[in-house]
Amino acid sequence: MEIIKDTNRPVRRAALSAIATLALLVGFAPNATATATAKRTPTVNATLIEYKVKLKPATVSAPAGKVKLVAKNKGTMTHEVIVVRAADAAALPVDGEGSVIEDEVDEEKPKIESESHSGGDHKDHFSVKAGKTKSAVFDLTPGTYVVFCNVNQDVGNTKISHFKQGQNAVLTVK
Ligand SMILES: [Cu+2]
Repeated sequence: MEIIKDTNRPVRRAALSAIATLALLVGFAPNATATATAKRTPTVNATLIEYKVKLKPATVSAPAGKVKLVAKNKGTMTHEVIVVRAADAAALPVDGEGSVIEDEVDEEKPKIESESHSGGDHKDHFSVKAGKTKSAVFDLTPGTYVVFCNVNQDVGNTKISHFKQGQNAVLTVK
């Protein structure tokens, strides 16, 4: 689409926002054509709670290699969305507290193409405050990914690793 090539960033953001709104409307229209569906970036909804990530759908077809992750934090604290290419959660390296050692999986992190939020501070992950929703389009070639939160939280004298508590899910891209 030509409009995406516009180099004027503020204008481009506004245009993308309009497109997102349009896509939302199209998504709700019962008569959306097959063509419109095929051209849309496939979306995966990720619901974040303590301490889970629920993906809907958990398997997605992405012929263009792009997947939009819409993360809704329905929990009571900030959670993260990190994506790493791996067979499953057990395949990821963890430290003594049970958190993923991100340095060791940096090269398995797909890049973020674009984000819903301004001031996107990360190239490959983002965090979502309680009650908020954020989205990002990831570069996801076919394969299996683990979507997780790697917050390691101080609770009294101990730490709670959200990942270790089970805040992770497998996403399959075809
Ligand atoms: Cu978390």
